[in-house]
Amino acid sequence: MEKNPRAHEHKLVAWLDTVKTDAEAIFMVGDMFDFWYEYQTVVPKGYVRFLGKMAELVDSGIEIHFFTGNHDIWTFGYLENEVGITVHRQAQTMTLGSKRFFITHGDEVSCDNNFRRKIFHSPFFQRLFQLVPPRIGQNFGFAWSKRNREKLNPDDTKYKGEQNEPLIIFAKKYFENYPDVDFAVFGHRHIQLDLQVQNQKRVVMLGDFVKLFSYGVFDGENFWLENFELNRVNIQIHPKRLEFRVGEQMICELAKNLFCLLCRSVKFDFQQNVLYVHILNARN
Ligand SMILES: [Mn+2]
Repeated sequence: MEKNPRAHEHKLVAWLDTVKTDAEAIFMVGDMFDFWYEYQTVVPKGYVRFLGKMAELVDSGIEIHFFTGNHDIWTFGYLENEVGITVHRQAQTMTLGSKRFFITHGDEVSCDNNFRRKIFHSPFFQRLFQLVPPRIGQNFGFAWSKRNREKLNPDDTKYKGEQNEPLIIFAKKYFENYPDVDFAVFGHRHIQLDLQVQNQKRVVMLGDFVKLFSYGVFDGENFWLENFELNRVNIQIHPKRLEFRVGEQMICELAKNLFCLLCRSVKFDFQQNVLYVHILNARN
């Protein structure tokens, strides 16, 4: 992980600069922000280069699809209206090129606290939180996010095998119910995995942009994972620009999961998914 959050943000922006030349669309599969809660007329401090770069790409005609994760649920129009990206709050199945994709962050499948998840997603509680002054609300959010990270056992981020990974169990069940889907793509798990299961279908975990700097590329026919190295591209950042003056916690976990689509002839066909029914199936 980049120790300096500003350097981390620059690396993400540098990646966006390298893919903007041939990306038709970019999918960000959740938890792009460590904690994002947007008030009616006030948005969180920080992230300005990242938000600006997304706006630049959108203005140039690249579609950016942003799936909410479990850390950045609370966006209420700013990202759509100001930055111009498309926000997905639920899993999507879509046809891209010649393939059919199921894409979701994945916390809804492997969540260990459904009660908390219900509260976090409840419009009533989301509105109630608007009454909490930002100074308290933001500090609460960052502290929650930090505690989550600290609670994480190093073994939790290790691959537990095909039989024990909830997302793989879920995906296999999903493929049975939706045989036309070719790829199930997830974030959340921080593992870089491309696993072929039954009938040539593949479960892909995108890894992250914190330690692995991994992302997926789809050219309309083939899908593969890559890792981004800053020194591979000739982008120089002046040391002065790496000085960081905002609260360090604000962007230290910026950009966890990315899925970049690099194809110029892809037709989009979005459909809302009946995900929750099948989560129950997967658990049984
Ligand atoms: Mn997550």
